[in-house]
Amino acid sequence: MKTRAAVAFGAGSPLEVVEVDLQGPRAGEVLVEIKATGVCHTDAFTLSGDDPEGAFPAILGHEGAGVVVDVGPGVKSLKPGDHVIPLYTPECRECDYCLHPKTNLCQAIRSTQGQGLMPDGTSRFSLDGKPILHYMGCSTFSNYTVLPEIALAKVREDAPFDKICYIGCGVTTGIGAVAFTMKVEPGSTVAVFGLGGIGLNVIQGAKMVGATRIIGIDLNPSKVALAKQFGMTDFVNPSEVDDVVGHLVEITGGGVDYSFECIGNVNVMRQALECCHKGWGESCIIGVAGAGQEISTRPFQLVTGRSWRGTAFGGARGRTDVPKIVDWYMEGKINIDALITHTMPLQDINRAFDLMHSGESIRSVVLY
Ligand code: NAD
Ligand code: AHE
Ligand code: ZN
Repeated sequence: MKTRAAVAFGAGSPLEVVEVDLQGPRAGEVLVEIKATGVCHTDAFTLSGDDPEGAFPAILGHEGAGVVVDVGPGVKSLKPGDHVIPLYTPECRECDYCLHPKTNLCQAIRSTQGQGLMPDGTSRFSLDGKPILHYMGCSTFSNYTVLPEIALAKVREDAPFDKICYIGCGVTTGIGAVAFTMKVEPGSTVAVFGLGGIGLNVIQGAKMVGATRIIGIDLNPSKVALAKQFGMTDFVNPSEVDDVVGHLVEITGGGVDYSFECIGNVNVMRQALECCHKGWGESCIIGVAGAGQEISTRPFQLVTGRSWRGTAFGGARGRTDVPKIVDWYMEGKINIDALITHTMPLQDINRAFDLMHSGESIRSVVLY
């Protein structure tokens, strides 16, 4: 079939909306009509050329929601008409990782996914007979896409696509980092570095689990009002203090219980670790840093009881946890609407990247 898609033909170039060819689902695969997709900073990261796994031409996008159109042989858990959210972290429920209680990082299809291919090592997308790569196993910047069955969460049918698409990455990553990965306790003091589409969900998660002091740190003061609405109790602008770490340690009387880096800046990752309380503070890296970047700190920081951790997709097991997070949204337990600051048709998708880079948007959602 033909489908409209925003294609990344090369690093650093704007996406081009063209009609591409899409083959139908093979064994264990599912054809999905994407109804809406968010644009995450990770899409911009890969488009920039900084992603060691970035390969072109590719159809980016990993934060979608849509409807099953067709299923390949052997697909048992989904049927045409089902509402689904694509999962860049699949859940096969069989691999060593899925069977281990400490991780959500299903590895069943990780190697082909990282190469932009379906599990059988081929692509379903092409243009003029030449293959176009998939991205993070999702390619939600295409109106129709094919995914493995294990990379789709079936969700309730009354949930609006234009909001729950954000659960496909940002919402789950932010809230999950707090609730699933770090298991933040009620009464905790939390520092959140970067108040964008991920950081505001970390704030929302921290409030949800009962953190009492939530300190937001961002260079852009325009993020403050929304962050406060979501539960931020204190704001620090790094450009207004001499020493961010010293300042945070001082205002918290020794450091924070938990910190989250939601930017992808290795220098800030160090600050996030070092503002943690001696003896017990734990820091979680969420931000994705470019090829060649490395983190550093004095080992003494860890010797003296701070822990450095990280999370992918908030530690969520997608097929199990994503439908529950959709329920939380539908029950009013979490707020997604206020974070979706812009919507646009696929034709205007490059505007979503401009709005992100200028700091004007929290989340842009493309509506098909
Ligand atoms: P975003 O662009 O919406 O937000 C980034 C925020 O950081 C902005 O508010 C910006 O003003 C702020 N910022 C930039 N530099 C700063 C600095 N030096 N100090 C303080 N604040 C600074 O991005 P996002 O969509 O929220 O994504 C954030 C990061 O999380 C990205 O690196 C993205 O790739 C990553 N991410 C990781 C996962 C995961 O599973 N680990 C999932 C989604 C996104
Ligand atoms: N390809 C990059 C790493 C990118 C990365 O860390 N991706 C996160 C999700 S970001 C979503 O917005 C992730 O899930 N990581 C675990 C994994 O297996 O990719 C690189 O550095 O090579
Ligand atoms: Zn993302």
